[in-house]
Amino acid sequence: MSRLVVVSNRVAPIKDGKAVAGGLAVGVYEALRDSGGIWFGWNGEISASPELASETHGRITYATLGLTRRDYDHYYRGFSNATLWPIFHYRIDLARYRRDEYEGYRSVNRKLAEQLKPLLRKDDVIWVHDYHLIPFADECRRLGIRNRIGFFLHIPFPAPEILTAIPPHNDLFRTLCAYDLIGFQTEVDRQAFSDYITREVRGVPGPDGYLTAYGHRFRAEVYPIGVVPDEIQATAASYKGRRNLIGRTAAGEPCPTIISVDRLDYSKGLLERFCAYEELLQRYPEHHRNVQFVQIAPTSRSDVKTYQHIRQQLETQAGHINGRYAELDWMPLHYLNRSHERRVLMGLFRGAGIGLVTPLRDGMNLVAKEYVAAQDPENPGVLVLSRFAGAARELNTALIVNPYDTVGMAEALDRALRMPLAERKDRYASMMLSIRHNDLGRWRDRFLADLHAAGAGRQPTDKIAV
Ligand code: ADQ
Repeated sequence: MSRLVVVSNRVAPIKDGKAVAGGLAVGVYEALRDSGGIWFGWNGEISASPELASETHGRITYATLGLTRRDYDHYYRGFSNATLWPIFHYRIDLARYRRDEYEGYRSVNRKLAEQLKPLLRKDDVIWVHDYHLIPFADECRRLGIRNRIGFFLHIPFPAPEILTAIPPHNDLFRTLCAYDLIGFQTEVDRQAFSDYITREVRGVPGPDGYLTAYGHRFRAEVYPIGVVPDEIQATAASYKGRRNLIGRTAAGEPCPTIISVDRLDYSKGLLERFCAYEELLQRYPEHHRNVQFVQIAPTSRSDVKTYQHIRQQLETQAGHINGRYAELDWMPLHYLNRSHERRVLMGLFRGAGIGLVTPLRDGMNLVAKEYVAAQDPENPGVLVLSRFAGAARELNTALIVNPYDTVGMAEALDRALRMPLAERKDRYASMMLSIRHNDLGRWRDRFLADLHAAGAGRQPTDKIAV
């Protein structure tokens, strides 16, 4: 059987049970843990002279290297997170473009391909993840690497009109066409990609998801990332710590909890969510003392400027809500700015009557699926979910909200707080069906089966036309 080589921007050797914040890390780790293989990428450190190092835990060998300060600034902070991330999340207003950062991005992709090359065996299958590494396969091909190479985009793929705001979009997406298989979270993303390729570069769509562009034939398909529901359910059920972080209602009952867990990122709609919670308290005073909102949001990319700004705004808004509504014995909002172990999160999900997941844009959003999977089937909570999360395509019996509609979200929260058990059970059962159907194993197995098939026709003389 072919060996699996996973390439992603950030690789942190993970020992079982250690916290992993970030959907890509969770998804890739759980996928590799079963099959075994190599996980290659940046070790998260800045180094004057980066050198490749490797360590093995269980069945996974982690091959990692550092980045120079300049590469970090240009490739990671710059083009990846100050240009691509905002634009792919429809925030052109937050994006900036600098040509030297794009050159740095291209050059890091080249250097990573050069470092990976000596580790490869002839029949390895290479699975590359996310927007930091769009040009990676193109660089591999230039080095003569003929292995099958697939790419999965974890974040949304926006409409072509948005994408063309990236000045070197033609060059960037030409390199994307060097992959044998390109995977997206939803059909909307795949369609937007196909529109871009047919409209902007006059690529030709063929049957079965194949496209031809720049003289190369490749496949684009949809693979919604999933979770491992039985494991989550078992972890959540066996968690013995505090489920109800704090409160008791005036009647002495455990206080119903609304829970949100996100990386601290402007795409996650945290500020809009805080405003909706305030609207709930203002419109429905009967919930005072009878609800608590727990927002867990560890900082991420804290040295990118827009992230510092969002953090300040959230702190101000959290202080405002508690200042306005808190009582000596009731704290309406708990805002925790740090990471938590997975088992603790799953236990908290199970104890929370409402999961509030309201990104402004999200490729999928694993928290939505984790929250549902963690519920007690006999007394499940309610998921309130943004229509702009990829997960809303599958979890369509959640209470679907528009995160720009503050009053609409407050109404949905009120409805969730009052929802009868029978309705909660019906909605939960339907969501669990789709979570089980599209679980993490299926995501990995479908992608890898298609990658084997998609690259099967590649000839050693195939060239990518430029
Ligand atoms: P993210 O933007 O990181 O992922 P998400 O899918 O919600 O978003 O995944 C977050 C993961 O990190 C979840 O597994 C969650 O449990 C964990 N996590 C979050 N906060 C945590 C905390 N405080 N402590 C510990 N763990 C925490 C990107 C895309 C998403 C896409 C995923 C997977 O932006 O759209 O769903 O990749 O493809």
